[in-house]
Amino acid sequence: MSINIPKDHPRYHSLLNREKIIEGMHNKVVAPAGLIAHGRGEAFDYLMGEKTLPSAHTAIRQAAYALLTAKHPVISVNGNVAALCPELLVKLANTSGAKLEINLFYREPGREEAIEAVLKKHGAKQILGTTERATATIPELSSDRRRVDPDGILIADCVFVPLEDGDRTEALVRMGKTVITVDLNPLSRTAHTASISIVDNIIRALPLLIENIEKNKHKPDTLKQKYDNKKILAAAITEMAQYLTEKAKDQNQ
Ligand code: PTJ
Repeated sequence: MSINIPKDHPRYHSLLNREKIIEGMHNKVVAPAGLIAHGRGEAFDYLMGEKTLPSAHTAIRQAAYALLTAKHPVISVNGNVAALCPELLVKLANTSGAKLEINLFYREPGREEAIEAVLKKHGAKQILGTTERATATIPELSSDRRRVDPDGILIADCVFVPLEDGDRTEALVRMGKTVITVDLNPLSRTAHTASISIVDNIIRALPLLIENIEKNKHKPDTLKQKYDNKKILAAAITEMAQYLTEKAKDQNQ
């Protein structure tokens, strides 16, 4: 860590995550654009009071059900998530049986190796999607994200793609896969295209997802519910608006 953040600082956790992203950029884990993406996420997190919304709990439950009932679930790992929560990604893979695949928007030299090292350091055994493995392509996609592992995303029936871009989400849905995303921005194209959109911070959503999976591993049907992603997104926006209305009332008192 390049700076020492005092534990009693009121924004300790937020500053710590920022530092993880900055350090990740120096270590090639995070793309420079990842800093901008993180800042956008922070802004949306403020607008929901930095707390998991009720609608996100419903989406997390649905994501747990989808991962537990999938035949070939895959967790797609990019630079930001590898920098923020590598231990949680490995835990999610171990508990759900999903494979970890590195898949980058900005495939710059050295980044995959840096992310692979981070995941291995946190106990990952098998990592898909490295340069020599990513020999398959997602049809009709021009970004570097089109390059995928033939044993991973290509054959997956359920793909977990946190902090994703809209084009690939769309392409994966077109391929008939269940796509789960985590995105603090409920207005993003990704959130609107995915099958299940968890509008929450990845840092808060992953422990809840892991808990849901661990509790229901042997009885996934207990997670079954009526689910409509459009309604969940509408609820997330409404819940944010309600939070802001309360904040405005506080200012007027
Ligand atoms: O590592 P790479 O090369 O694959 O690149 C990764 C980034 C994130 C740079 C790339 O995918 C990108 O540019 O993403 P976008 O289009 O900026 O989308 C990222 C989304 O994630 C935005 O809508 C942010 O609001 C959201 N976001 C940022 N931080 C978090 C987040 N959502 C949940 N938790 C966060 N901590």
